[in-house]
Amino acid sequence: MSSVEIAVNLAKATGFGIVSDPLGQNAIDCLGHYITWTKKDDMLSPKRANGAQSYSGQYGLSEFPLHTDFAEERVPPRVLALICIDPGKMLTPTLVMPLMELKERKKLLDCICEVRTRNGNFTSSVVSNSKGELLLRYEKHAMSPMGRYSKVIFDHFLDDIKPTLVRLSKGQILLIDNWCCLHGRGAVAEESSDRRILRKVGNWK
Ligand SMILES: O=C(O)CCC(=O)C(=O)O
Ligand SMILES: [Fe+2]
Repeated sequence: MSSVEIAVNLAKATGFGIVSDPLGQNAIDCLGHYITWTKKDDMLSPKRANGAQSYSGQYGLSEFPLHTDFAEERVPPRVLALICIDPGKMLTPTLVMPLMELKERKKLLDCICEVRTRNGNFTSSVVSNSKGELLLRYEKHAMSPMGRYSKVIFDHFLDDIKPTLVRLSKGQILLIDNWCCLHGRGAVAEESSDRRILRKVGNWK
């Protein structure tokens, strides 16, 4: 089994997987056998906070809180591939927290939120059902819990958790199942401002 196939199987089974022995561009091509890319790639790089709505705009070089990407979409993309182009001088951790490891996960089905989007709002629980599969959606800046019960769950389900820290080195790829695993980013050291992560987004084939 190739390193890519192992990471894909791990991501499907546990929420994330790492291609730790990539053969350059080859690994990205190989991922294309398992994933259909659905959005334009983007290059994530540390930036100073400037008040913009993005994570960098809000948090700058500080830690990014746990979230799922594209939570404001009705059906967010399933897979994220974070490809380390340049780790910077000091390795910055990416945090991952699989749904299955959250003690409070069952309550998330009843945690009803309003999701704010540019084209109006919609209602969704933090964990919902999409075509028979669980879909985790959590982005605290775009979602507001509705009612007291949901608010208590929303505000506390990440208390006392221990995310896994993944420190990607050059060429390594972190595959995240965006429907069942939260992710975030540790603080970036000043010396690591040249960190570059290529994010590819898609769905399992
Ligand atoms: O840079 C990372 O490791 C993750 C960043 C991230 O989650 C994001 O920009 O949405
Ligand atoms: Fe993210």
